[in-house]
Amino acid sequence: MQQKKAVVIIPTYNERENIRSLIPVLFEVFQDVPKHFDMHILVVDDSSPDETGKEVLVLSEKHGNVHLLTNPKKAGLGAAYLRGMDEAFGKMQADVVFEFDADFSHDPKKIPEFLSKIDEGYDFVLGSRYIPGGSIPANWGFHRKFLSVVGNLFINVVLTTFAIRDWTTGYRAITKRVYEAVNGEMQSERFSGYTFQIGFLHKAVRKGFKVAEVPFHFVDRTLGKSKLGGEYVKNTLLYIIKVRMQEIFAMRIFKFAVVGFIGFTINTIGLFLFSRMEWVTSAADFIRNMTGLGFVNTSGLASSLGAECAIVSNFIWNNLWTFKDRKLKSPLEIVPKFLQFNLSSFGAVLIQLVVVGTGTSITGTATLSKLSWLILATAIGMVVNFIIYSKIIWKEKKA
Ligand SMILES: Nc1nc2c(ncn2[C@@H]2O[C@H](COP(=O)(O)OP(=O)(O)O)[C@@H](O)[C@H]2O)c(=O)[nH]1
Ligand SMILES: [Mg+2]
Repeated sequence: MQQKKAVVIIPTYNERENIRSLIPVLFEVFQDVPKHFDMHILVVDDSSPDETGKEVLVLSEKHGNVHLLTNPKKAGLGAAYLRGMDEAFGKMQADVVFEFDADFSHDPKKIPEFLSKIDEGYDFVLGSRYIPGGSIPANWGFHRKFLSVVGNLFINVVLTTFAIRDWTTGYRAITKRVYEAVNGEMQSERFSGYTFQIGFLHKAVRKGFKVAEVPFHFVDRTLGKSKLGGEYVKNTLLYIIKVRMQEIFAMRIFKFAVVGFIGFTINTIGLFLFSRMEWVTSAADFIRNMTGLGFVNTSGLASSLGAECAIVSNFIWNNLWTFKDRKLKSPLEIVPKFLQFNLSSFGAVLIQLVVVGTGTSITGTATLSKLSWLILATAIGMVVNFIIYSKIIWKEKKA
């Protein structure tokens, strides 16, 4: 196996007693780690008033693989991790880092299991409380259990990522590849507590990195105080919703739907206005007399004019927004494509005629059944149009 360097990053704020007993325990675990891993500990202390830093400094002078980074003041968990990762993947040239709490909540004996997942090729390993073999403390109050369980469920539902069971866990192993892909975006956002963990993992998942989960029993701290509390619940909720909205707004199908809705509105207003215009009536009369087509009348012509306005609007906005990455630019492209676009819109009208016509001939023409068929026909028409737009009119350009 290729030699790899692993750095266990431990952010601390007032963890003097914990860190004193934790570091020797980690040394013991390091004995059980495969020899091709060079194991290090990096404590990121925010100048803890209880002098956690001094404790670590003493140990670092004795052991070459214990390191201390000191922040001048308390800046939160996310900032501590970003600083720690910068040091670990930068100066220390690590291949993989751990996120690890100082308070013994994270079972250190699981470290070898994380590393074997890394050896298997996973990019991101989570210590999970919500897969078989993992748990949250039985003595947690209902409130805390509820928040953790429902919180994770909520994240999965909103982000539609059911493969991950424990989003908020702070016990993780992260490879350099993930860090390099995600770090830039992390720097430009402000994170607090759990949103850092969720945000980091979410960006990695969306970039397609392979995530594995290792079960562990989360143990409540016995020494010192927890720094993360209820205030983070609201932030987390808002963060997830914000992120998901941004994702949806960026989707082509969403833009297509918005453009379609604008078109529908234009169509309706157009019909209303055109049917009140004198010249439309004269034009309808003129066309009827010239062509002998008896069905041409004011409302028919007004509705066609309204539809054409909507088609023009749809074409423009889809070109400038929905398919802006495949934008049609020269008139030589635009003219034939606009004609195809008209044909495709006309196709949707035909689909409507056929579906509503056949449908109501089966179920009768009561308002409710008519409306149901209309909704179905519109849905089919939209799907067909979306396919035609993406595969024909705004076909992906081969590079
Ligand atoms: N450097 C640094 N570490 C922090 C900060 N807040 C929390 N920590 C550390 O992060 C780890 C997890 O925090 P903890 O309070 O146990 O969170 P909880 O387990 O969610 O209650 C512990 O090792 C803390 O000492 C901070 O602002 N700066
Ligand atoms: Mg804790």
